[in-house]
Amino acid sequence: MKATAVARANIALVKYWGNLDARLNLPAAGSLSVTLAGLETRTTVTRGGASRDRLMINGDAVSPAALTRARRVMDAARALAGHDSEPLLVESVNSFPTAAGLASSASGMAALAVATAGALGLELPPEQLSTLARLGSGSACRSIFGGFVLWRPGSRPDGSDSHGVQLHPAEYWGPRVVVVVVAEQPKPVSSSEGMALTAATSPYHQAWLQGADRDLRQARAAIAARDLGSLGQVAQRSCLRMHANMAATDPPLIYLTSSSWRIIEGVQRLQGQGVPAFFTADAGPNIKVFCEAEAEAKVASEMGKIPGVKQIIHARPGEGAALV
Ligand code: 2P0
Repeated sequence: MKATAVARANIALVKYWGNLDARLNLPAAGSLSVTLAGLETRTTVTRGGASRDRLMINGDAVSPAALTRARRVMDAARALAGHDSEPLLVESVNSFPTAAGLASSASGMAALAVATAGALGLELPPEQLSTLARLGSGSACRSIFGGFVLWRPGSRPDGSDSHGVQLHPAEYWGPRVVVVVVAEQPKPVSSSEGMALTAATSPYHQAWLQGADRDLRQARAAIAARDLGSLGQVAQRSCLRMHANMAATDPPLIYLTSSSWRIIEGVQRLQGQGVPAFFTADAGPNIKVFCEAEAEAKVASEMGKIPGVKQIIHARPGEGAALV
Protein backbone atom coordinates (compact mmCIF):
# COMPACT_ATOMS: atom_id res chain seq x y z
CA MET A 1 0.00 0.00 0.00
CA LYS A 2 3.04 2.25 0.41
CA ALA A 3 6.38 2.64 -1.38
CA THR A 4 9.38 4.95 -0.96
CA ALA A 5 11.84 5.88 -3.71
CA VAL A 6 14.98 7.99 -3.88
CA ALA A 7 16.06 9.86 -7.02
CA ARG A 8 18.78 12.38 -7.75
CA ALA A 9 18.93 15.59 -9.78
CA ASN A 10 20.80 15.61 -13.06
CA ILE A 11 22.67 18.29 -14.95
CA ALA A 12 22.65 18.37 -18.73
CA LEU A 13 25.95 18.66 -20.61
CA VAL A 14 24.09 18.77 -23.94
CA LYS A 15 20.94 20.73 -23.16
CA TYR A 16 17.27 20.02 -23.78
CA TRP A 17 15.47 23.22 -24.79
CA GLY A 18 12.51 22.75 -27.13
CA ASN A 19 9.56 20.39 -27.46
CA LEU A 20 7.80 18.80 -30.40
CA ASP A 21 4.86 18.02 -28.11
CA ALA A 22 4.65 20.08 -24.93
CA ARG A 23 1.78 18.05 -23.46
CA LEU A 24 3.85 14.84 -23.48
CA ASN A 25 7.24 16.59 -23.08
CA LEU A 26 8.51 15.12 -26.34
CA PRO A 27 11.77 16.91 -27.14
CA ALA A 28 12.80 18.32 -30.49
CA ALA A 29 16.36 16.98 -30.00
CA GLY A 30 18.37 14.60 -27.84
CA SER A 31 20.19 15.64 -24.65
CA LEU A 32 22.84 14.18 -22.37
CA SER A 33 23.27 14.51 -18.62
CA VAL A 34 25.02 13.34 -15.48
CA THR A 35 22.93 12.17 -12.53
CA LEU A 36 24.22 13.81 -9.35
CA ALA A 37 24.90 12.23 -5.97
CA GLY A 38 24.43 14.97 -3.39
CA LEU A 39 21.09 16.36 -4.64
CA GLU A 40 18.39 13.86 -3.65
CA THR A 41 14.61 13.62 -3.39
CA ARG A 42 12.98 10.93 -1.23
CA THR A 43 9.30 10.32 -1.95
CA THR A 44 6.73 8.07 -0.28
CA VAL A 45 3.45 7.24 -2.03
CA THR A 46 0.63 5.79 0.07
CA ARG A 47 -2.57 4.21 -1.26
CA GLY A 48 -5.60 4.93 0.85
CA GLY A 49 -3.66 7.70 2.64
CA ALA A 50 -6.05 10.46 1.56
CA SER A 51 -9.57 10.89 0.17
CA ARG A 52 -8.20 12.73 -2.87
CA ASP A 53 -4.70 13.15 -4.35
CA ARG A 54 -2.40 15.13 -2.07
CA LEU A 55 1.22 16.15 -2.61
CA MET A 56 3.40 17.49 0.18
CA ILE A 57 6.96 18.74 -0.38
CA ASN A 58 9.07 19.14 2.77
CA GLY A 59 5.82 19.01 4.78
CA ASP A 60 3.87 21.69 2.87
CA ALA A 61 0.98 21.09 0.44
CA VAL A 62 1.99 22.20 -3.07
CA SER A 63 0.13 24.64 -5.35
CA PRO A 64 -2.74 23.34 -7.51
CA ALA A 65 -0.53 23.78 -10.61
CA ALA A 66 2.24 21.62 -9.12
CA LEU A 67 -0.31 18.96 -8.16
CA THR A 68 -1.72 18.97 -11.71
CA ARG A 69 1.76 18.36 -13.09
CA ALA A 70 2.44 15.48 -10.69
CA ARG A 71 -0.92 13.97 -11.57
CA ARG A 72 0.21 13.48 -15.17
CA VAL A 73 2.65 10.89 -13.77
CA MET A 74 0.18 9.50 -11.21
CA ASP A 75 -2.66 9.20 -13.75
CA ALA A 76 -0.48 7.37 -16.27
CA ALA A 77 0.70 4.92 -13.59
CA ARG A 78 -2.86 4.39 -12.33
CA ALA A 79 -4.03 3.68 -15.89
CA LEU A 80 -1.30 1.05 -16.30
CA ALA A 81 -2.24 -0.55 -12.99
CA GLY A 82 -6.00 -0.46 -13.68
CA HIS A 83 -6.61 1.64 -10.53
CA ASP A 84 -7.91 4.72 -12.32
CA SER A 85 -9.58 6.49 -9.44
CA GLU A 86 -7.51 5.46 -6.43
CA PRO A 87 -6.35 8.58 -4.55
CA LEU A 88 -2.71 8.76 -3.53
CA LEU A 89 -0.88 10.62 -0.78
CA VAL A 90 2.57 11.74 -1.93
CA GLU A 91 5.13 12.96 0.60
CA SER A 92 8.39 14.24 -0.82
CA VAL A 93 11.53 15.58 0.87
CA ASN A 94 14.52 17.18 -0.85
CA SER A 95 18.01 16.76 0.66
CA PHE A 96 18.97 20.13 -0.82
CA PRO A 97 17.28 23.51 -0.36
CA THR A 98 14.12 23.32 -2.51
CA ALA A 99 14.05 27.07 -2.92
CA ALA A 100 17.66 27.20 -4.11
CA GLY A 101 16.65 27.12 -7.76
CA LEU A 102 18.28 23.73 -8.32
CA ALA A 103 16.74 21.01 -10.48
CA SER A 104 14.25 19.65 -7.96
CA SER A 105 11.68 18.79 -10.64
CA ALA A 106 13.96 16.16 -12.23
CA SER A 107 14.68 14.30 -9.00
CA GLY A 108 11.12 14.92 -7.78
CA MET A 109 9.31 13.52 -10.81
CA ALA A 110 11.73 10.58 -11.11
CA ALA A 111 11.17 9.66 -7.44
CA LEU A 112 7.42 10.13 -7.91
CA ALA A 113 7.32 7.78 -10.92
CA VAL A 114 9.24 5.02 -9.12
CA ALA A 115 7.34 5.35 -5.82
CA THR A 116 3.90 5.51 -7.52
CA ALA A 117 4.65 2.43 -9.63
CA GLY A 118 5.87 0.67 -6.48
CA ALA A 119 2.80 1.59 -4.43
CA LEU A 120 0.50 0.38 -7.23
CA GLY A 121 2.36 -2.94 -7.49
CA LEU A 122 3.62 -2.24 -11.02
CA GLU A 123 6.92 -3.85 -11.98
CA LEU A 124 8.08 -1.70 -14.88
CA PRO A 125 11.39 -1.77 -16.77
CA PRO A 126 13.50 1.41 -16.28
CA GLU A 127 12.69 2.64 -19.79
CA GLN A 128 9.00 2.69 -18.93
CA LEU A 129 9.64 4.39 -15.57
CA SER A 130 11.61 6.95 -17.57
CA THR A 131 8.66 7.66 -19.89
CA LEU A 132 6.39 8.03 -16.84
CA ALA A 133 8.79 10.49 -15.16
CA ARG A 134 9.05 12.44 -18.45
CA LEU A 135 5.34 13.25 -18.31
CA GLY A 136 5.93 15.28 -15.13
CA SER A 137 9.17 16.98 -16.18
CA GLY A 138 11.13 16.28 -19.36
CA SER A 139 14.54 16.19 -17.71
CA ALA A 140 13.24 13.75 -15.06
CA CYS A 141 13.38 10.91 -17.60
CA ARG A 142 17.18 11.11 -17.34
CA SER A 143 17.20 10.88 -13.51
CA ILE A 144 15.76 7.34 -13.61
CA PHE A 145 19.25 6.23 -14.67
CA GLY A 146 22.54 6.75 -12.86
CA GLY A 147 25.82 8.04 -14.24
CA PHE A 148 25.97 9.39 -17.80
CA VAL A 149 22.58 9.37 -19.50
CA LEU A 150 21.32 10.05 -23.01
CA TRP A 151 17.68 11.07 -23.61
CA ARG A 152 16.70 9.59 -26.98
CA PRO A 153 13.88 11.74 -28.38
CA GLY A 154 12.12 8.75 -29.99
CA SER A 155 9.74 8.90 -32.92
CA ARG A 156 6.40 7.50 -31.72
CA PRO A 157 3.66 10.13 -31.30
CA ASP A 158 2.60 8.55 -27.98
CA GLY A 159 6.12 9.06 -26.54
CA SER A 160 6.61 5.42 -25.60
CA ASP A 161 10.13 5.43 -27.10
CA SER A 162 11.17 8.84 -25.68
CA HIS A 163 13.21 7.97 -22.59
CA GLY A 164 16.64 7.94 -20.99
CA VAL A 165 19.34 5.39 -21.78
CA GLN A 166 22.36 4.83 -19.56
CA LEU A 167 25.64 5.34 -21.43
CA HIS A 168 27.96 4.67 -18.46
CA PRO A 169 27.25 3.97 -14.78
CA ALA A 170 28.20 6.45 -12.04
CA GLU A 171 31.38 4.58 -11.10
CA TYR A 172 32.71 4.80 -14.67
CA TRP A 173 34.19 8.28 -14.17
CA GLY A 174 34.21 10.61 -11.18
CA PRO A 175 34.57 14.27 -12.14
CA ARG A 176 33.41 16.56 -9.32
CA VAL A 177 30.59 19.07 -9.66
CA VAL A 178 30.78 22.25 -7.60
CA VAL A 179 27.28 23.78 -7.53
CA VAL A 180 27.56 27.53 -7.01
CA VAL A 181 24.28 28.91 -5.69
CA VAL A 182 23.68 32.63 -6.27
CA ALA A 183 19.87 32.77 -6.12
CA GLU A 184 17.46 31.10 -3.77
CA GLN A 185 14.15 32.15 -5.37
CA PRO A 186 12.20 30.10 -7.93
CA LYS A 187 12.72 31.26 -11.51
CA PRO A 188 10.24 33.85 -12.84
CA VAL A 189 9.51 31.97 -16.11
CA SER A 190 9.13 28.17 -15.96
CA SER A 191 11.10 25.99 -18.34
CA SER A 192 8.01 24.85 -20.20
CA GLU A 193 6.82 28.44 -20.77
CA GLY A 194 10.36 29.46 -21.70
CA MET A 195 10.73 26.65 -24.23
CA ALA A 196 7.43 27.52 -25.88
CA LEU A 197 8.36 31.22 -26.06
CA THR A 198 11.77 30.39 -27.53
CA ALA A 199 10.33 28.10 -30.22
CA ALA A 200 7.74 30.73 -31.15
CA THR A 201 9.93 33.85 -31.23
CA SER A 202 13.69 33.17 -31.36
CA PRO A 203 15.17 33.43 -34.86
CA TYR A 204 18.02 31.19 -33.66
CA HIS A 205 15.87 28.27 -32.58
CA GLN A 206 16.28 26.11 -35.70
CA ALA A 207 20.05 26.61 -35.66
CA TRP A 208 20.08 25.64 -31.98
CA LEU A 209 18.21 22.41 -32.68
CA GLN A 210 20.41 21.62 -35.68
CA GLY A 211 23.53 21.71 -33.47
CA ALA A 212 22.32 19.00 -31.11
CA ASP A 213 23.52 15.92 -32.99
CA ARG A 214 27.05 17.24 -33.35
CA ASP A 215 27.14 18.19 -29.65
CA LEU A 216 25.87 14.75 -28.66
CA ARG A 217 28.51 13.00 -30.77
CA GLN A 218 31.32 15.10 -29.29
CA ALA A 219 30.06 14.72 -25.72
CA ARG A 220 29.73 10.94 -26.06
CA ALA A 221 33.25 10.67 -27.49
CA ALA A 222 34.66 12.90 -24.71
CA ILE A 223 32.99 10.82 -22.01
CA ALA A 224 34.15 7.57 -23.68
CA ALA A 225 37.71 8.96 -23.50
CA ARG A 226 37.19 10.43 -19.98
CA ASP A 227 38.44 13.71 -21.51
CA LEU A 228 37.29 16.61 -19.30
CA GLY A 229 38.76 19.25 -21.63
CA SER A 230 36.84 18.05 -24.68
CA LEU A 231 33.68 17.54 -22.61
CA GLY A 232 34.02 21.09 -21.30
CA GLN A 233 34.33 22.48 -24.81
CA VAL A 234 31.03 20.95 -25.91
CA ALA A 235 29.19 21.50 -22.59
CA GLN A 236 30.07 25.21 -22.42
CA ARG A 237 29.09 25.61 -26.07
CA SER A 238 25.74 23.88 -25.56
CA CYS A 239 25.06 25.96 -22.44
CA LEU A 240 25.95 29.33 -23.97
CA ARG A 241 24.08 28.64 -27.22
CA MET A 242 20.99 27.66 -25.23
CA HIS A 243 21.22 30.91 -23.24
CA ALA A 244 21.82 32.91 -26.45
CA ASN A 245 18.71 31.31 -27.95
CA MET A 246 16.70 32.18 -24.81
CA ALA A 247 17.97 35.76 -24.83
CA ALA A 248 16.90 36.14 -28.47
CA THR A 249 13.21 35.57 -27.65
CA ASP A 250 10.61 38.32 -27.70
CA PRO A 251 10.25 39.38 -24.89
CA PRO A 252 13.78 38.30 -23.91
CA LEU A 253 14.32 35.45 -21.51
CA ILE A 254 17.43 36.10 -19.44
CA TYR A 255 18.14 33.58 -16.70
CA LEU A 256 21.79 34.45 -16.00
CA THR A 257 22.52 37.37 -13.65
CA SER A 258 25.58 39.52 -13.04
CA SER A 259 26.60 37.03 -10.33
CA SER A 260 26.37 34.17 -12.85
CA TRP A 261 28.68 36.00 -15.24
CA ARG A 262 31.18 36.74 -12.45
CA ILE A 263 31.34 33.00 -11.75
CA ILE A 264 31.78 32.19 -15.44
CA GLU A 265 34.65 34.70 -15.53
CA GLY A 266 36.09 33.05 -12.41
CA VAL A 267 36.02 29.65 -14.14
CA GLN A 268 37.70 31.17 -17.20
CA ARG A 269 40.45 32.60 -14.93
CA LEU A 270 41.01 29.12 -13.47
CA GLN A 271 41.12 27.64 -16.98
CA GLY A 272 43.73 30.25 -17.89
CA GLN A 273 45.85 28.97 -14.97
CA GLY A 274 45.56 25.40 -16.31
CA VAL A 275 42.95 24.20 -13.78
CA PRO A 276 40.83 21.42 -15.40
CA ALA A 277 37.31 22.86 -14.99
CA PHE A 278 34.28 23.99 -17.02
CA PHE A 279 30.95 25.64 -16.30
CA THR A 280 27.33 24.97 -17.20
CA ALA A 281 23.98 26.52 -16.19
CA ASP A 282 20.33 25.62 -16.70
CA ALA A 283 17.20 27.80 -16.76
CA GLY A 284 18.34 29.80 -13.75
CA PRO A 285 21.30 31.82 -12.48
CA ASN A 286 23.13 29.09 -10.53
CA ILE A 287 26.34 27.77 -12.10
CA LYS A 288 27.63 24.22 -11.93
CA VAL A 289 31.40 23.81 -12.28
CA PHE A 290 32.75 20.42 -13.38
CA CYS A 291 36.37 19.69 -12.49
CA GLU A 292 38.85 16.89 -11.89
CA ALA A 293 38.71 15.58 -8.30
CA GLU A 294 42.12 17.07 -7.43
CA ALA A 295 40.95 20.56 -8.46
CA GLU A 296 37.71 20.48 -6.42
CA ALA A 297 39.04 22.25 -3.31
CA LYS A 298 40.69 25.01 -5.36
CA VAL A 299 37.57 25.52 -7.51
CA ALA A 300 35.27 25.68 -4.46
CA SER A 301 37.57 28.08 -2.65
CA GLU A 302 37.87 30.43 -5.65
CA MET A 303 34.11 30.34 -6.30
CA GLY A 304 33.41 31.05 -2.62
CA LYS A 305 35.30 34.38 -2.89
CA ILE A 306 33.08 35.74 -5.68
CA PRO A 307 30.57 38.38 -4.55
CA GLY A 308 26.97 37.13 -4.68
CA VAL A 309 27.72 33.47 -3.94
CA LYS A 310 25.29 32.24 -1.27
CA GLN A 311 26.13 28.57 -1.00
CA ILE A 312 28.35 25.87 -2.48
CA ILE A 313 27.14 22.27 -2.81
CA HIS A 314 29.48 19.40 -3.68
CA ALA A 315 28.17 16.72 -6.05
CA ARG A 316 29.51 13.94 -8.28
CA PRO A 317 28.06 11.27 -10.58
CA GLY A 318 25.42 9.27 -8.70
CA GLU A 319 22.98 6.38 -8.93
CA GLY A 320 19.63 6.24 -10.69
CA ALA A 321 16.22 6.21 -9.02
CA ALA A 322 15.25 3.19 -6.93
CA LEU A 323 12.81 1.93 -4.34
CA VAL A 324 14.26 1.88 -0.83
C1 2P0 B 1 17.97 20.31 -19.36
N1 2P0 B 1 16.45 22.18 -18.73
O1 2P0 B 1 18.39 19.66 -20.34
C2 2P0 B 1 17.41 21.68 -19.67
C3 2P0 B 1 18.47 22.71 -19.72
C4 2P0 B 1 16.74 23.52 -18.31
C5 2P0 B 1 17.84 23.96 -19.16
O2 2P0 B 1 15.17 20.38 -18.80
O3 2P0 B 1 9.74 22.97 -15.90
O4 2P0 B 1 13.26 20.15 -15.89
O5 2P0 B 1 11.98 22.64 -14.83
O6 2P0 B 1 10.24 20.87 -14.63
O7 2P0 B 1 12.14 19.36 -17.97
C6 2P0 B 1 14.32 22.15 -17.56
O8 2P0 B 1 13.12 21.65 -17.91
O9 2P0 B 1 11.16 21.25 -16.77
C7 2P0 B 1 15.33 21.52 -18.41
P1 2P0 B 1 10.76 21.99 -15.44
P2 2P0 B 1 12.44 20.49 -17.09
O10 2P0 B 1 18.06 19.90 -18.20
